[in-house]
Amino acid sequence: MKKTKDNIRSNWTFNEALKIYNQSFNELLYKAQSIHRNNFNNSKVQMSTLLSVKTGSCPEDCAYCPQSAHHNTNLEKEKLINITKVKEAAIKAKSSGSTRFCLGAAWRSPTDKDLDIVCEMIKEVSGLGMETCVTLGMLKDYQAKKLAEAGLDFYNHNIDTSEEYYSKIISTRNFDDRLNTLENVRKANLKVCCGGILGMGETVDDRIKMLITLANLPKHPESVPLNQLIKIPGTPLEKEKDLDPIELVKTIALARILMPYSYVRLSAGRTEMSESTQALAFLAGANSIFQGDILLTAENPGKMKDIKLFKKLGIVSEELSLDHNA
Ligand code: SAM
Ligand code: DTB
Ligand code: SF4
Repeated sequence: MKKTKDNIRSNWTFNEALKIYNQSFNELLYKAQSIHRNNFNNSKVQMSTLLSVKTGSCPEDCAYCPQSAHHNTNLEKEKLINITKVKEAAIKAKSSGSTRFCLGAAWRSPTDKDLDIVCEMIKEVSGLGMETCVTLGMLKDYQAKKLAEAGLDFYNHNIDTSEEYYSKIISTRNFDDRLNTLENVRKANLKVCCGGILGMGETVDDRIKMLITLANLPKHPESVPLNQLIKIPGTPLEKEKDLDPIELVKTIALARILMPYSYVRLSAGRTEMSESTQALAFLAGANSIFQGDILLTAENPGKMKDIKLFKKLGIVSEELSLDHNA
């Protein structure tokens, strides 16, 4: 059972977070795990499934993304798919143990016409008894409200990195554009899924600053996806240096400490992670994953590998519950 949320802070300083991060690895993990087990069942991991409903040809130039029209990644592009396909995929996801179904679209921002279609998709998925999440790019306030009226639970919109490093990764929008959409999402009473990517050439300071931005939002995001960069051939980051797994685990531990009640999602990049790294990530407080062979367009470990890993670790997938926080 969760305790009262009396230790939520939104006034973290960089130096405080740096000090936490720089403790010995064992001390950092002990703190993170202590917080984790106070607030969650530490043997349960929430599972979500992604579906790309509109793939590629995105006008934005995000340096990591296979779907940007600015990069040549040999991706098979697809217009907005029909609702039957969405329903079929959601039924399959539910039978595989996912409690949340997430729709992603490669848009800078949705048109009102497209938004109406996505609203129908949301109603369909909700009707199956699953939580819904969509990630559609930037939203105006009335668009966020429309999604809420359709019954949407979560909106995913990542800040991706620190404010300082942002312009090195994306030039077609800025950090404030992201914060503005997050504000519109909150105003519509939607739950927020917001995190970033590790391993894009940013420094440890950038990672800490990104987490500080998230932890100091007026309300913590209920879900914090931490993606390890998937190096996609044809993107400007294809030859980026590998992320040190210990740095990944330490960043997860810091996220758990700064945002004690948020679900921390070990998101993209698990195909490149050993079982030991993933085990350490769960020990550090990660408690949700994406399951299935593909994320939106890139590879994910697949069902059998995850079943094997969960069995080894004695982890079970979290069922949907009414006191569910995120
Ligand atoms: N177009 C929408 C947007 O950018 O908000 C939604 C889709 S976008 C693919 C969702 C998120 O996927 C990005 O914010 C980024 O964090 C993550 N992502 C994209 N490509 C990735 C990659 N190669 N490695 C890791 N994460 C990635
Ligand atoms: C998030 O932070 N990670 C997910 C979800 N939110 C939408 C997406 C990862 C995408 C990885 C690249 C791809 O599959 O195209
Ligand atoms: Fe477009 Fe989103 Fe990819 Fe950026 S991350 S190029 S906005 S699909």
